[in-house]
Amino acid sequence: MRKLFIFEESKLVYPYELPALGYSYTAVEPYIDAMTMEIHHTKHHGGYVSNLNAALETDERREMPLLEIFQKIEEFPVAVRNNGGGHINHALFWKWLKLNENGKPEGELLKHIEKTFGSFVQFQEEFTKAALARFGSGWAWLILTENNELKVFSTPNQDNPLMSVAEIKGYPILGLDVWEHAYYLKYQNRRADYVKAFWHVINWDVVQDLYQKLIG
Ligand code: MN3
Repeated sequence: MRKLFIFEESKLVYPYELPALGYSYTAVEPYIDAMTMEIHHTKHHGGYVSNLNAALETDERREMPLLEIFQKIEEFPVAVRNNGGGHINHALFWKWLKLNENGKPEGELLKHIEKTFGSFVQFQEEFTKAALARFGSGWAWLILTENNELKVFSTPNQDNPLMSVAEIKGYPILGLDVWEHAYYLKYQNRRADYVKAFWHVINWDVVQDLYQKLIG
C-alpha cells in the first residue's frame, strides 16, 4: 500500500498510547451519548492499547510501525491483529465524529460517491446494509482502493481494510464501529437506529481531507 504515509497513524510505534479525543464526551449527543463515548474511549480503546503493548512487549519486531505490521499481520500473534486493529480503528473513528448540519460530503468526493453508487442516498443505503449485515462484531467501511475506486463493505472483529488479511483492501476514509459496546447503552439491540444516527455525526471535513490526500 503506497500511500500509508497519508495517515497520521502511520507514525504510531510501540509503546502505544491512548490518544485524546480532541473534543468532549458530550460532543456528539444526543446521537451518541456521553457515557458510551467515555466508556468506549477509556475502557475499550484503552484496553486495546494496553493489550497491544502486552502482545508486543517481548516481540523483537515491536519497533515496526503498526500500519507496516498490518501489511504482514498474518505473521503476528492474533492478539496483535485484534488489539492493533482495535487501536487504529478507534483512533480513526474518533476523528470521523462531529455533529454535522447538512450531513453530506461536497465537491469531488460527493461526485465520486454519486458516480460509484448512483446517488448519496444509495451510498447511505449500501453502507447501512453493510453495517447491519455484519453478524456479531465488526466495522462498516468506505474505502478508496489502490486503483482509486470507492467501495463499501464490512470486516469482522477489529480487522481493518489496511490489513493483509482483509477480504477487500484499501484506504479507510470512513468507518463505523458496529460492536454492541459502541451503542448498547443508548440503543440496546437497535443497531439500525444507531446506524441511522451516525449520519448526523460524521465529520465530512476529515473524510474529504483524507480522500483528497489519497487521490492526490
Ligand atoms: Mn469500539
